[in-house]
Amino acid sequence: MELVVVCALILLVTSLLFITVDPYEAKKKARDNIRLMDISDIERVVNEYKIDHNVFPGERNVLYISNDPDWLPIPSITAYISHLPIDPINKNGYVYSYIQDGDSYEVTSKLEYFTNFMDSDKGNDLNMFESGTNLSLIKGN
Ligand SMILES: [Ca+2]
Repeated sequence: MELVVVCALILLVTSLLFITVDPYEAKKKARDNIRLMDISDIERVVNEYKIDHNVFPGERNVLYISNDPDWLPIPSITAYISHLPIDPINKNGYVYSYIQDGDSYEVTSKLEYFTNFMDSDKGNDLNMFESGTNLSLIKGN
């Protein structure tokens, strides 16, 4: 009889754990936390490069994407950051983008968990998290 009670309790606890910590949602949240930190790092690097060279990195009005070989066109990037930030998925629309027009820049990322951030960022694309000094440089959907 006691064994049945113990088994029932174990079942109850494990099912409660599964409900409260959905591993699928937890992974989405973890990836978004990485993305938000990466976007912040990219902005820091872009601004530090501007201070050092008087221009933003990359060609004007060229869209750089994190799954392209020339992503974040900064020579000696390790002077600014230990690793090149790329999206945790880095395909199927989950990529980082960067563009500059000489006066301003924009960095974007597609989020999976904090999706409300994408439409409250005051940018021109409801399906991207936009950051930078001009959130209209990358055309919205
Ligand atoms: Ca947006």
